[in-house]
Amino acid sequence: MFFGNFKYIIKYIYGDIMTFRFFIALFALLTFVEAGTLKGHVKYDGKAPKPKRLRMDADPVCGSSHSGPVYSENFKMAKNGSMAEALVYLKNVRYSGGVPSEPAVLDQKGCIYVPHVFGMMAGQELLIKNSDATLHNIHSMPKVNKEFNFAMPKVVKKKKSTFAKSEPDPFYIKCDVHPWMKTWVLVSDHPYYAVTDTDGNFSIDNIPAGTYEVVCWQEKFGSKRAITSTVTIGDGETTKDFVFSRPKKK
Ligand SMILES: [Cu+2]
Repeated sequence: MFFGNFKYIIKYIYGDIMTFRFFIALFALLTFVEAGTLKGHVKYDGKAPKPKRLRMDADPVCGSSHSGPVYSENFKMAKNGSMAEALVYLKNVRYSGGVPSEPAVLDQKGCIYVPHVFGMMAGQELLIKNSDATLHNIHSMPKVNKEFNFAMPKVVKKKKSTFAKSEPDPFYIKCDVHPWMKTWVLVSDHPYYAVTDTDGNFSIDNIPAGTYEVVCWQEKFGSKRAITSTVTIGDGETTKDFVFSRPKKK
């Protein structure tokens, strides 16, 4: 009788340990495995428009800072169709990981904004530099946030700003002194965005597993003709390519 009870108790404890182990394993799986990378390529299926030459002569400082002609940066396509400076970003992501401690940096150099397209997080610091020996007036055109609009005389080399809220679409920042100066920014409430390199490639890391809406935006096509798709991220790499095509004539 006693022996029978003892066996039962041992069996009971053993079963309990196994259940405990099972939950530990399940918890580990849910916590650590589920993040992946989204990679891809952006191209244009057609002939590139003729690049427009920028006329900077109105400000001798701008003109003299370039040795050759300067062209508009709104359509950067390689011979094989690969598109640089397209923004790829996820939509409707819940993120609570905080804001990067490093600022996003925007320079005014040779009367051109560097970078021409970039992403940053809402609340992240934006460091605006003036590398030119001339006056710029930097003016943001957001939809949700308040505009900023201030002069940066040649002696002012740095200014700090930020956008408090995320924006639904990329918007531009312009110079009121030099009408050709424009840069495009995505202000995001999560870090899952990227800008394509000169080969048209992008990579977004550490995305929590799940199904998301993904947007590919390019300046010339604008928000109305941005490409929207769905992507499912799991452990490892997921590939998503985007092809812009020539708009059909009506
Ligand atoms: Cu300017």
